Amino acid sequence: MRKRFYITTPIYYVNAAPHIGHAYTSIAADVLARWKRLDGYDVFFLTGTDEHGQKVAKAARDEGLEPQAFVDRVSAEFRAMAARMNISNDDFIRTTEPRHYAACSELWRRLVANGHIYLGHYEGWYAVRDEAFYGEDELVIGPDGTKLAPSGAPVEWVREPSYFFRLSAWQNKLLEFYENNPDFIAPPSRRNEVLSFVRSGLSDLSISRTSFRWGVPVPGDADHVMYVWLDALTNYITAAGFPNENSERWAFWPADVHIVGKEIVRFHAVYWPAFLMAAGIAPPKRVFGHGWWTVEGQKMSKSLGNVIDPCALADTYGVDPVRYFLLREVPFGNDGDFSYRSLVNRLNQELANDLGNLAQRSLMLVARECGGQRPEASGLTADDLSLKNAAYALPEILRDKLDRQALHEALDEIWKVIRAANIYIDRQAPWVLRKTDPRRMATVLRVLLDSLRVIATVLQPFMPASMARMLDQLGVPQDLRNNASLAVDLPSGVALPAPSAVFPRFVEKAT
Ligand code: ME8
Repeated sequence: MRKRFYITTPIYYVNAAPHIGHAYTSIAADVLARWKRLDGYDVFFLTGTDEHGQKVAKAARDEGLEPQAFVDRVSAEFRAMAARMNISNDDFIRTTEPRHYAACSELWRRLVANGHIYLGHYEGWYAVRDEAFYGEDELVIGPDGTKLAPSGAPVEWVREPSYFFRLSAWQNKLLEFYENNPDFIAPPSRRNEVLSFVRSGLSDLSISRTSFRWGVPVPGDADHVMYVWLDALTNYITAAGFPNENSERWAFWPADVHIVGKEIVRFHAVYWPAFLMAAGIAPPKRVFGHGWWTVEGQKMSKSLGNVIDPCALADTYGVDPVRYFLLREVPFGNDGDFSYRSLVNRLNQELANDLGNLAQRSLMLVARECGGQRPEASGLTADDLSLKNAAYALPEILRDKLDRQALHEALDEIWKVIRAANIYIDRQAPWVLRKTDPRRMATVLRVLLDSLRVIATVLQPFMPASMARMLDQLGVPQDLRNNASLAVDLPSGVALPAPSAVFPRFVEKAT
């Protein structure tokens, strides 16, 4: 049986259109999902939209729309963004779907049955923008003297009947869980934040609201809707078939990794495992909290008008260069700053020059000097072997990097080989050998083609469409475009298609 791998993105709030931050998380998760498929795993990759709660209800009201009509529209925009960015999700969950109501209701009933929920009264601060409750001691004072959430979101005083989850009872069990699963929270800085938050003591969590209706009704008490985070987190098991634990999908649970932004690590690494353990369900294996993008040094915001639409970006620069740039520019886990100049530099230098040109030069020589057929190598030199071996070592190296979600390190390793190949082609100078030693020229070109085949194979998760084109030009059959098939040598003497540039240079249009 093939090994399984379950990976998720957060489900995005449908209060506004998708931006580059959402695309970033989805692209990162997509690369990891595609990598696992390439490596022979049976993958379940989930994304979707978070459609309940006050924030979304307010956004609908602001547009004068019924919540359902509004969320249908914005959810479709997120689905379109995923398609445009070439996200290979296997499912797209919406929290307004009947299957999700069923899962939330069952989870709630199990928590009640196990004695983890009680009815009480909530009185305290709430930030609609974060959909989060805050203690007085967590608040900060804003520039105009008002109290704000630590995120800078405005807070309001809430007073209403509420069901509570006995989170306080989970403090020690959570600490034990983190201790026994040292890789549960990554990167380590986020793990430390969570540990100190939990060590400082946990209060019971309000998990229902009565002051608005836009949510999943609490079973047996129609006055309450579930707290949007309990509802939202449950999406990960809904899509895995819960509560039908006999469904094929359920074999994927527990999830291997939830990819999230750093600001929602607490929900995923504290509340979520506590809910699950309390309901007798296994917690996920890992939560990775990546950093935040700013744009040309500033926080992205509607009011600043600097929100970047990933689809527009893809229209100008191409989907693959955008995917590459986002994962190459910033170590995964760190904050980063988006700049057009850096995007264009990387596209022109690393994609068009380093990789595109290497492929183009090699394939043009094959087209011109080898009758357009894959050449045959004869007698490999130490230089040939050193390049080939470096290329063939990539899958093993990347496996380790990508199991730790070190996407930038994976790209770095691939580019080391690309740079080595550029040095190799210049040193071997096959365009000179064509006169002096055609057999040697054939060998050099074959070494380059074989190395490019490995490079294009392992780069497929990052830049699927461009690498498919490169593998077409290299004449690699569809069924051999995976890691295991790299062991299969390709026959020489086979005609290759006419080469064409995979990454054209980006030239700024004169205005
Ligand atoms: O929090 N930089 O949804 P959300 C990097 N519905 N990533 C960013 C980003 C930025 N500037 N802005 C957003 C929610 N993101 C909840 C999640 S999950 C059960 C419920 C990404 O629409 C990042 O992944 O506010 C962040 O965690 C997510 O979008 C927040 O999306």
